[in-house]
Amino acid sequence: MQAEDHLFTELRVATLADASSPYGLIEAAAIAVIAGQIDWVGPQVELPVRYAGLKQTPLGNRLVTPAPIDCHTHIVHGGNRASEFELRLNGASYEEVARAGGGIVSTVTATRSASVEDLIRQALPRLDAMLAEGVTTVEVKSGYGLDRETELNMLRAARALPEHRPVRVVTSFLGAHAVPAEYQDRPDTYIAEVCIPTLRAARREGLVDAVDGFCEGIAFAPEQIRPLFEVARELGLPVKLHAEQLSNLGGAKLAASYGALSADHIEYLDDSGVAAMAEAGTIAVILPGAFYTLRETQMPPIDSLRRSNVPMALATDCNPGSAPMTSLLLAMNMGCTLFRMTPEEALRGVTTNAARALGLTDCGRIAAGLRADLAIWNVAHPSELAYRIGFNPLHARIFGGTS
Ligand code: DI6
Ligand code: FE
Repeated sequence: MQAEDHLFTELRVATLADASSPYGLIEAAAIAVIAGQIDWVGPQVELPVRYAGLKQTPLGNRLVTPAPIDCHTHIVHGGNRASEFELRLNGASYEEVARAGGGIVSTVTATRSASVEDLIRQALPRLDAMLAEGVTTVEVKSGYGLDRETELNMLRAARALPEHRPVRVVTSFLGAHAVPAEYQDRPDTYIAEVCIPTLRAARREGLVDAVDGFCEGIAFAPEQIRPLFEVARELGLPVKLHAEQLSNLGGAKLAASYGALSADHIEYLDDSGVAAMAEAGTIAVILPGAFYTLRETQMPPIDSLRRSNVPMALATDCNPGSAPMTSLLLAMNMGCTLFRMTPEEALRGVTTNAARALGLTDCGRIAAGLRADLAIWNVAHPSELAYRIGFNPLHARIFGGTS
């Protein structure tokens, strides 16, 4: 399909283009799309005459928002962990499952035995569920290979997804996700012998947009993440970190000291970590799906993040262990109900702040010059997007100007 120049009329739009009005809402609006970009947005009565000749679609007063962006996912992986879900329901804790060789490591076995084609085929239904809610940009992490070839294959699969679906994919190298069995009790050696050389190879192959890690007692200590971040810096790659998810190891502070795009999870983040993130401009990626699945009780410090003006993003964390969830709308609802985020924070969290968490400046808001990545909803007010549970009000999804 070709991107088509287009004029959308009779709509209300949550531009999220600035913070000065709620949702950046414009009533009785129009949006002109030229060459896949937003050319003009504003009240329809102010529409410049130069757009009069464009093909016109009246939207019956539907709401238009920036298309949602899922800025933290692990949708490329082999197999699933329904049996671990069952184990936990029979009493085992997440850490016990991990220490018993289950958890992440069991997905590693399934992922290592999958070809790139298998990985793509298994990721597509998850991706389709996201696209059905209007998502146009998805971040995809490696991290279930933990050996050179499988880590590269995961990234190759992620890079190939846009050949199969109209979507933009941003990749993160997560070689430091877990210590593989063959390096048990030798995490530093794993980082030096496998993780860093694989990152360099992924970089040479153009497979990696950012470098991520899991800084946690069951994964890597800050001192083990640091050499990886040093290489990321040398390669000119931005970093981000799974930090303070199960305990406070100071991961967010470490990430912020490398100017990280984001620190993710952060249930156990303290005020000094919040201050470091604020100082560095690091986005807080809130992942209520993992909180919910693990039945965590420690809440991320939403009030403190708010007070310090740390922008908050929301994402699914779609992964086979702690967040078998593909719904960004549900993540919005959970962000509000579990963490008391406002519906406006939730919408900013999956649009403008999600874009910032990926270092993207051409999407996530509705303003002239940005990509025409839009979601058109059968709702009257943006608060409805976070309000419902298990209901998808998407009317249409526009990706780079194309529906
Ligand atoms: N934190 C998580 O919640 C996921 N990864 C991570 O670093 C869990 C991934 C898994 O259990 O497979
Ligand atoms: Fe994650």
